[in-house]
Amino acid sequence: RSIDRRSAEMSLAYVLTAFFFFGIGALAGLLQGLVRGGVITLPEWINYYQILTAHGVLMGLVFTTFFIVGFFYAGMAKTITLPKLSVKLGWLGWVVMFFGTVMAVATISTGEASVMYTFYAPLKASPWFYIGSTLLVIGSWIAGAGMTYAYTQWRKQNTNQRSPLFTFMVMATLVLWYVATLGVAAEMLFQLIPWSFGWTDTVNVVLSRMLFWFFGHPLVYFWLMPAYAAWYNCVPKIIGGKIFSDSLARVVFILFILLSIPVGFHHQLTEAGISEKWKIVHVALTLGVVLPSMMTAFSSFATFEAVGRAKGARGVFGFFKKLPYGDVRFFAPFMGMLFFIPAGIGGIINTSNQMNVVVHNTIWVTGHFHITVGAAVALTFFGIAYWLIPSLMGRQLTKGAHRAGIIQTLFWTVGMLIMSGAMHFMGLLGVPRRTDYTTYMDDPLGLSWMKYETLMAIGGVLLFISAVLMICNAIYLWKFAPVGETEFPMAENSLEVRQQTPRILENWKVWIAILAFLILVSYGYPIYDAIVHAPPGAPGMKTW
Ligand code: HAS
Repeated sequence: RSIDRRSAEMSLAYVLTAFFFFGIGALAGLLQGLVRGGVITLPEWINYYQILTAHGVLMGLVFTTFFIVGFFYAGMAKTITLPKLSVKLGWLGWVVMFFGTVMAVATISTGEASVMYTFYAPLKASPWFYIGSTLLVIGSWIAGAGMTYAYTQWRKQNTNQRSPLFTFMVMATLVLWYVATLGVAAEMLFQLIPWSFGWTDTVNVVLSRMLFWFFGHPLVYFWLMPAYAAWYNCVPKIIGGKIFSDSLARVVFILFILLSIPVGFHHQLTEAGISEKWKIVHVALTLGVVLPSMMTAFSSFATFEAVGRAKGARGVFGFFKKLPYGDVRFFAPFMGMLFFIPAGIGGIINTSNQMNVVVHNTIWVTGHFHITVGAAVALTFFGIAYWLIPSLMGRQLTKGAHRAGIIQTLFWTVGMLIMSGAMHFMGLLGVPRRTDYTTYMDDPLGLSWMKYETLMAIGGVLLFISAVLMICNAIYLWKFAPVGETEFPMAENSLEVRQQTPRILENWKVWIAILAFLILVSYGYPIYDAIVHAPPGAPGMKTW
């Protein structure tokens, strides 16, 4: 095994659980695509919004969080080793997360929680759904505490040293996660749970949506930052290169800490109850949070170019010919990177106030998040899984597994291109998101959309095939691949290089203080306003 046995078993438990729930989420996604495309109808006892919620919760919240925690623990064990207490907290976090997920999934299955992954009030779910989701978050805090403990111990023993880049990235992501989840925790504890138990009669909808997006936008960077951690640390090692710049990579993560949270209103640009002035502040900061991704694109290109030229590449783009496309550990994340180029352009369109009016609440937005989290992030996670699982198990990533992985990646890539391409196009025609199958009473306009809905369903089928292949490959690498070694690719800088990185970048107090200031400026008054001048609360609509 590439890391110690106790840490490996715990990390593996997270990764395998992630793929278990990913499988159920993928099935819900397939059904949803086929229903919307008019290919199948659901039996009476299943509701479209039930599978929409299952798909969103399982893919967006459960698969991602389990995978991220597992990957982070493994990477920390590789770079700084984990004390016993961290491993124990890791297991405790897993139990709480698992238990919470089962509760949430159970309420979705009984139809008592068809409120989608955004929990939009005044749609009302069973309190046990909210409690289950809260436990998922609390479990991730416990797991995060385990990693934070390992980090603080390491710093005590290595005073004045910059931490390894991967560990630094884990800590930056955790700082973001702790602060961001305070928003959703407040929404759950003070609003949704008391209201769904019937202890309060109404809910302040404006406030609940604000609190959700306080969490909801940084959530997307909580998905992205682990993928970036792999792009900065693992991909360079796989292709035989080095980390382009230690300082640049750290600045990127600090920028995410500062700018991911005070931007939530870009999800609410068309909503009443928030003044235009505050929306513009959030839009301006959103354009700031594009910067770390631009820097990542720059440094990824630079790494590829350096490797290609070292292998004798000529011409401006000749280095692309020298990259190892036959290696699934590179090929899958590389496909993700390609998706992220149009995805980023789409994000900038979304946040541009006037253009948001055109795309908001259309299926364009669904297309956007399928090529961000569903492609750039998911493909990177698949690429990681191909080396992480055998490396933790002490097995080999065989040539056959590489080939199977590339086929699986191609299915995902083509399926996603078709599905999200259709979604983006339909969005521009005005097709709404979050709708069941409908031809709008056979309106000619509604009927004219159907061919694209069918195309979307075809993309969904390819994605489902890919998901099944992924799970089969994961099981093979976990249980059946030949015993042996698989490299844990981590392009760490030498201590000498790390020490040249400005010390302030690891001074968390400074960054948390600036973040608190930005949050106060961007959210302080709007939240106060939403509480003090709240319109009459909504009584709520039970979803069952
Ligand atoms: Fe977003 C809605 C704006 C990034 C996810 N987003 C969503 C929703 C989700 C989501 C889930 O402003 C829907 C929520 C819902 O249910 O309502 N988003 C942005 C912006 C960015 C952005 C400005 N989003 C993401 C990421 C996500 C994600 C990342 C998940 C992981 N998004 C919005 C807005 C909305 C929104 C509005 C609300 C819309 C509405 O009205 O409802 C930026 O962070 C994007 C910056 C990205 C770049 C790209 C850099 C490119 C790189 C690749 C390099 C490639 C290489 C390969 C090296 C600038 C790093 C080269 C090889 C070659 C051969 C060329």
